[in-house]
Amino acid sequence: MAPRVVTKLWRRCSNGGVSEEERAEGSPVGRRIVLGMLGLGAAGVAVGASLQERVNHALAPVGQLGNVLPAAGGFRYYTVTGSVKHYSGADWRMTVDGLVDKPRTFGMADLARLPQTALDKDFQCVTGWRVPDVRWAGVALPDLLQVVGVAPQAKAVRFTSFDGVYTESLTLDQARRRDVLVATRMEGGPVTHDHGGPVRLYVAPMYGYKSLKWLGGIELTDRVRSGYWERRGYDVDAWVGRSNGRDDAPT
Ligand SMILES: Nc1nc2c(c(=O)[nH]1)N[C@H]1C(S)=C(S)[C@@H](COP(=O)(O)O)O[C@H]1N2
Ligand SMILES: [Mo]
Repeated sequence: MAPRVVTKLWRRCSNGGVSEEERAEGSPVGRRIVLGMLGLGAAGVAVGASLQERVNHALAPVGQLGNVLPAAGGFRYYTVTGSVKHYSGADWRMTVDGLVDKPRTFGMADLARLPQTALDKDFQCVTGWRVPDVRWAGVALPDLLQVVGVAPQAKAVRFTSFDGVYTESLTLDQARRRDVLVATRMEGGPVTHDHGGPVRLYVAPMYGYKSLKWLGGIELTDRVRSGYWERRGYDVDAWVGRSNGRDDAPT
């Protein structure tokens, strides 16, 4: 690997890619960068892509290039795994547990019985593509948290995907925003499988990688755990226009 690659990865990762949390955990920055480089893999090298493209998830890790496909309406279809199980709305279940008063499992019908929230918001990937004015609907995360009751020790919320690999998390304050949805609908229809259905997370104020697809579990935790792309150099606090080295960019 050429030295300039190391330098640039260092710059990117030291720009907040490692959270204070993780520094506190004693995970050395250098080690994380090496792990990140391994995670990004040799695919970019093989196709001669620029460093930027390799750091960006426009090119996914080795073996996954075929999974980054242009999709309808300006979205791109992203997955970090090969194939993901299809769930019908009727079969889908999500567990909500960890530091909660009443751990429980939710199905689609349970979500439908909770207050519904709709938002018209842009969807913006950190790699640069953006879909304006997408209609999202579902249960606002604070409304769901209220049902299970957040224990006083809880500080963060961790999300897992039934793809078995992807994870994300939010601080409890972020998770209590009304523009964070457990989304069951998109553009007036169900969330399609490719877009992470039957149920995905939608975190309106943050870059797309926070919006975990194929939601299978929510866990209340005592601290933020870095998600899939965050262990590979992206900011944990992924505010659009104010993170990932875009601090000067207009939103
Ligand atoms: N499970 C899972 N969720 C995911 C991803 C992924 O690869 N796997 N990619 C993220 C990224 S980087 C983006 S930009 C959006 C893309 O959403 P889309 O595939 O519906 O366009 O999903 C996010 N959620
Ligand atoms: Mo993304």
